Amino acid sequence: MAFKGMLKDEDIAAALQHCAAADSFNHKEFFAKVGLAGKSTEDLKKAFYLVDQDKSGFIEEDELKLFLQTFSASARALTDKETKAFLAAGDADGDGMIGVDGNQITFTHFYQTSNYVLDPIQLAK
Ligand SMILES: [Ca+2]
Repeated sequence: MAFKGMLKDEDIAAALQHCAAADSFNHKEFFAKVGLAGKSTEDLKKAFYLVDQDKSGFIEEDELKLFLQTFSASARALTDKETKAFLAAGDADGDGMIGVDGNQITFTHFYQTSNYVLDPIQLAK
């Protein structure tokens, strides 16, 4: 599993179980349950690149749709409604993608807990 060593298998299973029904996904709940909330910047960076499957530096809508499958290959895809809500939550500048705005990654938003702030991430290249 992609998150092996970073997250606990049982936490991933519980988080996925919690949003198993269509339209029940809530990214804040999910991050808290899966144990990503409060992780180090390094770990969050790794998590970002796992979701950014084509390594474009952005998480586009199609990648976001498959977000749960980053955690488990057998997980469901997000519904269009969930994908759009999730995208809106992580897309601070409204460009339709989650990624870097200048030097600041809007991923800050994406994996945030109430006052967790991710340092600006410099993307390679
Ligand atoms: Ca991408």
